[in-house]
Parts: sequence; structure tokens; C-alpha cells
Amino acid sequence: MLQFELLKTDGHARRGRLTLNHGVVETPIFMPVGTYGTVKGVTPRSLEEMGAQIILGNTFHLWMRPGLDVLAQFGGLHRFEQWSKPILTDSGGFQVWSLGEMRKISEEGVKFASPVNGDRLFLTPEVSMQIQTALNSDIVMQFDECTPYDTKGHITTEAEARFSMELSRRWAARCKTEFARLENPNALFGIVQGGMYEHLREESLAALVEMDFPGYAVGGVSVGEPKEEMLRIMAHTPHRLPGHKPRYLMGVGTPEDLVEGVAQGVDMFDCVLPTRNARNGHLFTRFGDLKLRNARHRTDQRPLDESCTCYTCAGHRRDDGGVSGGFSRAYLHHLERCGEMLAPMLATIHNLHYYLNLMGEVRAALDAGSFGTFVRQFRQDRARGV
Ligand code: PRF
Ligand code: ZN
Repeated sequence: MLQFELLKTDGHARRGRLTLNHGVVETPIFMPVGTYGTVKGVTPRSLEEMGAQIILGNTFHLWMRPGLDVLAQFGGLHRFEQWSKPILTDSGGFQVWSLGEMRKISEEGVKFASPVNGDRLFLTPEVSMQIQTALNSDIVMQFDECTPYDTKGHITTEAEARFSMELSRRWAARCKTEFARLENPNALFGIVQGGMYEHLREESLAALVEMDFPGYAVGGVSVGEPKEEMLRIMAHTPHRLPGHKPRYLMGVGTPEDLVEGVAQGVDMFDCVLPTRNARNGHLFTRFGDLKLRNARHRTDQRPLDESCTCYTCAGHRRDDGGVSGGFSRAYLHHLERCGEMLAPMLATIHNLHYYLNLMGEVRAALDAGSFGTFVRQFRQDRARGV
């Protein structure tokens, strides 16, 4: 089941509402990444407090561990990981791409050795649909081949990008057939590929639209290409997708990329940046990025971001009804230097809250008809510096 309501538009930008089997998602939205059935370092309760509406899971990783028998016993991923709101699962296409040399791609699927125990495995469009059906994710992604930007310095040629895109297109059709055969009650998204070649993107898009998916993703961007190339594809592809269906830009990006993506007509984003960077002491704030390791924070009593209402910045309610006032930069710097696990936990809360709140502000601006003003203020604030 999937319903998509378009509430408002401003140029290519859209404000929408997506209804899935496990709940409603207000778009544009950022989806925290929970590869192994956990958004690293945060509890589901904390995710809800931060306003997360939908999170990701990964077919490939969950297939390896804990394995389908365990997940099937739990009736899917929701109960296993104790998250009752919507879940989107990636198909394994991108993760297989990340294996590099370790894999062998054929028409049938991808053969590889399990990075966990060396077992020889064969992931096909059909197997990906079977796994995602067992996971019972609200949004299932087609099994695709993420066309690389380059392979060891060799930039993917048009012929190579075409071959890859056409393979993904044939796999899309197989996914659709298997998804229907399994009577999966959720929604299957097609993924546009085509590398950096606009006419290939248009061909891929037309073929997927012909197959009539309930939603579409743009894949194969943010795969190591120069920023201008990414922006060119972002300006080219999303707005060409059907207007009445949700659009998902996979694996993107920085706060600036998200705002640009919305302006180009994207409704959904996911990225490991807020969570991964948090674990490296890299924080995103309204007024630019901040590195916790930097000695300048050693005695700084200010929170990361005075305007942020996250647990890390605003603190918690005390027994006497007061508020703790939040954690200082000095304290977070100290935790980071000591390698304390609270450092990545608090940093993750802040970064995810920042991303989720940013999209909340984007939605509010679209509701108010002031998206253009919002974008100018956003850019000015981010350039100010912390
Ligand atoms: N395909 C899939 N997942 C993805 C991508 C893709 O192209 C990307 C590209 N940035 C991220 N995640 N299946
Ligand atoms: Zn914060």
C-alpha cells in the first residue's frame, strides 16, 4: 500500500504526504540509515523524539546477519528492531557495488563471497524481493546495479553506462514480477540509472515509468563523481519523474545537497553523513560544520548550536522541573578526546536532529509559500561559521 498526496508546489519543489502500511510520512523527508537493523548509537525512542518518520534497513546486511530465519520468526524487521513506523529497505544493489573486486555480475544476478563467513552467495532480483518481503519493509527497492563513476581511475564510458542501465532495467521487470508473485502488500520503487549521461537517464526513466512503479528513485549519484556532475544530474533527472508519485534521491547528501535536491523536485533522501560523521566528531549545525577534536572547544561553555532543540544542545528536564541547559562544547570535546562512547551518541543525536529539523523547516517554508526566502537564509546561515 502506498498513497501519495501532493499538498503544495513551488517551482520543482514539492510538499507532500506519503501514506504507507506503518504510517504517514510528511515530505520532503530525510531517512536515517539503519543498515543492520539499528541506526548506530541511538535508541528507537530517541529517534522518535528527534522526529524521525521513516528509517532505512539493508537487505544485504540483514540477509548475512541475523539471517532470514530469525527475521521471519519476528514477522519482519519492525518487531525485531522495535521500530513501529515505516521502514524502507535498500535492495543490496549498492552494497554489492561496494564489494568492488569481490563480486561477479551476470545477467542472472551477482555472485560473491560473504564478507562475514566466506560462503558463496548469489543475489538476484528474485532473492532480493524474497528477502525484502520477509523484512516486511514499507518501501522495497528494486535490485539494481549502481553504475560506478569510475573504476580505478577509468571513467565509466557511455557504452558501459548503457549496459549497466539496461541490466538494471531488466532487473526492474524481474523485481516487479517476483514482488507480485509474492503478494507483497507494500510498495516497490524503481531506480533510475544511466551514470552521468543524461540521455541514458531519460531512457531509463521512460522504461521504468512504462512499468508503472508506485514511486521512483534516482540512483548512481554521489558515487565519487565531481560535485558539478552530481548537481547536473540532480538538475536533470528528478523533475522529469511522474509528478504524482514520490521521488527518492539515494545516498545524498550534505545539508546543502538536501536543500538543492528539494529545489529540484526530490521528496526523499537518505545518507550516512549525519550518523557516520557524528562518530568521527564531525557535527553539522545551522551555522556551519564543527570538528569536536579541535582544541578551540576545550573551554567553550556554549552548546553546539544555541538555536538547536535537540537533547545534546538543549538538555533534559530535571527532577525539580528545570532544564539542564545542554552539553557544552568543552564537555563534548573532552568525551571525544577520551574516546568515551557518549561522544558519538550525543553527536549522533545532534546531527540527526539537525537533518530532520532542517527538513521540517523546509516543509514549513513550502507550506508558507516562502521556500525561496528560506533557501537564501539557509545558505547565509551555513556560511556564517560556528
Ligand atoms: N542503488 C541502490 N542503492 C543506493 C544507490 C544506488 O544507486 C546509491 C547511489 N548513491 C545509494 N544507495 N540500490
Ligand atoms: Zn543539537
